Amino acid sequence: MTDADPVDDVVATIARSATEIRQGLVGRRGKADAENPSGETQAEADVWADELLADRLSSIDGVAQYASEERSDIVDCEDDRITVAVDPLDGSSNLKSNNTMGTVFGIYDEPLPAPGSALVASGWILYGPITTMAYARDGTVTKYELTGGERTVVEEDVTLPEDPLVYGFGGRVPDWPDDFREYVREIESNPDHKLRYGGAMIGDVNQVLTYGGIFAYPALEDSPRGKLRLQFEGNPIAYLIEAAGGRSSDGRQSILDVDPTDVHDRVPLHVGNADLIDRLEDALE
Ligand code: P6P
Repeated sequence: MTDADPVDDVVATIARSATEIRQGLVGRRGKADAENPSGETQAEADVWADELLADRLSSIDGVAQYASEERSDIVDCEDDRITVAVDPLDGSSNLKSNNTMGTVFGIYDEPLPAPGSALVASGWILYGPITTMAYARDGTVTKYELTGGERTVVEEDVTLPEDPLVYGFGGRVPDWPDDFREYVREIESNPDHKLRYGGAMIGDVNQVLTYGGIFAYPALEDSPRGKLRLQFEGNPIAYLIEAAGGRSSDGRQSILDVDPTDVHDRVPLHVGNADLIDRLEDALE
């Protein structure tokens, strides 16, 4: 075991791998003949990105577990200090249409399944016109541009803008519970708000971080736990948005306070400006 900080090593490895992941998407836009633990058909790129990250992250000193949205079982590693949870390619269905996608990561100081309160850092890579990373640690958020395996700080102490601008809500309107649909009507009635929904949560959440607003994939009538995964998506995103001065909620409480039962638990996810989330929780009472 070395004295190096395993959290820094994990984040540096993910940032360095982003350029390679982006380039590796070319030629891997088809479907794999497999499903992930959530029952979704995997893209070739899902499987490839997961194997690349598993190989690189599980061998880092200090990493006890590697867990991924794309694999049922957790990889037990040599060490015992931190657990890395990743969504290797968020929004891989956008690959065929060449729209934004992301890589999401959460670093926990205890084995999974773990509450978001056990996170020590989290972040996401966004494969947009530019490859960028948003990273939260010790209560602050930093934005980087990534190219050629290098990362450049472009903004420090990132916070959500005071005035919310964008909103984006997943699921079909007829499948939303009535109280959520009513809340959305109120958001939409504000002429200052703009709809932004791109089918890859990281693209949408990064807009909320940049412009202020709200993103949600709510509970649906036929799936009360929504769609998104707590360990790999909900917790890491909630941790970063709360570090940027926003709020998160499963409809009742901060996502970070949700007690998990299984590594692949889903969670209704709502993140964004604090007053919009406060109003959401009032509306869902
Ligand atoms: P829908 C991508 O598959 C994902 O997990 C999130 O990135 C995204 O926000 C959501 O699902 C999109 O779901 O039902 O709109 O296709």
